[in-house]
Amino acid sequence: MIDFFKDIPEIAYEGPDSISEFAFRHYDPDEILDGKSMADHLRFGVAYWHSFAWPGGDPFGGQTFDRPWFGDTMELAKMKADVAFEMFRILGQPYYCWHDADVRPEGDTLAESRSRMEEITDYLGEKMEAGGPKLLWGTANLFTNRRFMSGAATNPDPEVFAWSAATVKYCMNATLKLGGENYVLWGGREGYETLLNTDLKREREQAGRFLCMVVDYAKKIGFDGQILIEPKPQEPTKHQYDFDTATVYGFLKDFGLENEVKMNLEQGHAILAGHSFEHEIAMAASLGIFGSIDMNRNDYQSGWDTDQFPNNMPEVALAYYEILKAGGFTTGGTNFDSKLRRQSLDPVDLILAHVGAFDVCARGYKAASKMLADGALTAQVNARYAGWDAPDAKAMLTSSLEDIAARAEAESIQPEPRSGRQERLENIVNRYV
Ligand code: XLS
Ligand code: NI
Ligand code: NI
Repeated sequence: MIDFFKDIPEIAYEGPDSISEFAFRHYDPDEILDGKSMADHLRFGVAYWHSFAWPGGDPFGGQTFDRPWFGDTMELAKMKADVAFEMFRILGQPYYCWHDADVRPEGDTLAESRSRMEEITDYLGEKMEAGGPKLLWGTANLFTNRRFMSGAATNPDPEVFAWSAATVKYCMNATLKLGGENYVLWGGREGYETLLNTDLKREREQAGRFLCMVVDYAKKIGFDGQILIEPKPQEPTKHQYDFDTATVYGFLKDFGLENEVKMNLEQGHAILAGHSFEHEIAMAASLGIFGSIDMNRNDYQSGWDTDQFPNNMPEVALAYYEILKAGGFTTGGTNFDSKLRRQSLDPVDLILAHVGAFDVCARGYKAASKMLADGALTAQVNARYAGWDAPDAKAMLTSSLEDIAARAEAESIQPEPRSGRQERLENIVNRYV
């Protein structure tokens, strides 16, 4: 076996004063918070694609990373798995995630692609049993190969729809076999470039039918994990159908799936949709469809999905605050859908990027948890809505415009504006972060 991460020690918690690069300062997986370990609260997962399959390209240049497992044989796929699990051992995180295309090369035919997936699934399974992390989720890559250029389930060509169905079927089988706790669908090419060649109504119907079949199939095979949709407004398509949480909720309602499917929310996608990450989480929680997160950090200038490792603690804290308000993770977790910058060539860069990200998240989580436990913001929010506790106020919501108008005039009501106290509340948050 190649020794890709040679001389890099297993990362252990050393506390905030440690000056070692190879130590956690804030993430102590065994630390108990409210009766549960930090590992169980945060449920960290590493994304196979960015760390082991991405070559470091950008629109102006190709591969920058020199990885001995790049290539398209099963032997190299196994070397890649060996290296991946070596990194997982060094980091000690409890979960990981994959696309089929990350873990094995495609075959010449659909059947060969499927049987290669089965072969690598067994290989990954052995590594997981030998002490490797568990599978947070599996997913199908229905966007890289040119056959998907006009969409997967939404493709104008029914044979691509069929190909996609067959691919999701075997990816879901693999997820089930590996005990995956969720199955994700991100519709990277489920959208359009121009309406001039697109029948939007038809494509949306296709996507709806496809998702219904995915949900049915999960039940048939006894997959009791959570099915998750990952929204994103654009990139690679100019306009993606799963734009954001609110849009996806309308779509789920339309196809009767609002109790079957939840959301996998990504920081960068929220920013691209013109939202904050905490907005997307709060929206999903309020609709009862919050599932899991893809943690990263988006550049605020660029307008594309930069997938940087998170390092903005106050931002992360507010995201976890919304997650904690919603009751914390159940099947979901914190998947680092984050990648190195293309100049970060060294194996050690990959390890330390994750170390820093784990620490930022642990710090943010602890701040959020304390803020919630102290009720520092809750009391103020409750006070703001206290007027609605009055019986007359409550009754309005089941009343009519005429009755409300009659009462409002009879009592000659005179609403008095009150401060929203935003700066004061921001000061409270700053006490915790
Ligand atoms: C791309 C997405 C992708 C999904 C899984 O922008 O974040 O990586 O998480 O297909
Ligand atoms: Ni993602
Ligand atoms: Ni993304």
